[in-house]
Amino acid sequence: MADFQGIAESLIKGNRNRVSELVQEAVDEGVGPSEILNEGLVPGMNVVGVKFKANEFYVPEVLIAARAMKAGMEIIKPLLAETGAEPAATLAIGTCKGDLHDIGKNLVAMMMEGAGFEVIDMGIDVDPEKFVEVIKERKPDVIAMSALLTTTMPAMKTTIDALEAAGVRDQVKTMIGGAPVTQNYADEIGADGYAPDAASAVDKAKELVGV
Ligand code: B1M
Repeated sequence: MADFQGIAESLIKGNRNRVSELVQEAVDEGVGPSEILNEGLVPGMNVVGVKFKANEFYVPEVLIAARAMKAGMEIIKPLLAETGAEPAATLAIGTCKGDLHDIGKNLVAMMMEGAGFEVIDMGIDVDPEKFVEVIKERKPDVIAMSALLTTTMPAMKTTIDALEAAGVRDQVKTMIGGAPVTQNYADEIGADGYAPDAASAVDKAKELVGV
């Protein structure tokens, strides 16, 4: 029986070795990677968020927890990506300019890989011009943007404007996500899609490219 609670608790404590051990045990027991993610790792990270908000955790604790999350994700990443199929389509993903949060973006990237997309991970703090460049050079079918701060959400609009200005807006579908982002905001800035979480991001990307 997989110890999801142990995974979440070890993540909250920032004990990356224990997270790795428990995630590996769950994998060895045949538990699916999505279940490990959604029942263990993500709930743990959610608690970290609540504690951060309540000033019970400060940046160092959050970073240590994020490192533990990453350790767990490294084990399940190949399993999520293990479809072996030809890429359904290509998706370039990045966290918008000014924003350094990458855990959610990495989750979305992994789930996309798992669903058969070829993923170009552009990292964090991505300039609108970089999105334009990647469209010209790598010709992705979809651009996915992540923002975790209300102050960096406007960079999504700036990016879509930059695609327009560079004449490449029609060559890609754009989708956005991240905790403060909403469908209304997507409509407002002219993004083609919005997804509230990694699993629905995959469904939305598939819908946008018709696979
Ligand atoms: Co920051 N942070 N942080 N932080 N941080 C938040 C986001 C915050 C809500 C905390 C709080 O105050 N309660 C708050 C934002 C407030 C706001 O603007 N509304 C905040 C703040 C204020 C800050 C700083 C400004 C703090 C400071 O320095 N004073 C600073 C900003 C730095 C910067 O970016 N310029 C900062 C820094 C940091 C750390 C570096 C310490 C660390 C990031 C480490 C890292 O990412 N490598 C950090 C963390 C970890 C958090 C919290 C605790 C957790 C975020 C997270 O990883 N969640 C967060 C509080 C919280 O969320 N409860 C907080 C787990 C992750 C799986 O969820 O990212 O939402 P999420 O992703 C989901 C969905 O949103 C969606 O799918 C994912 C999986 O289901 N999704 C997409 C995400 N991207 C998508 C893209 C898509 C589709 C779906 O494409 C289409």
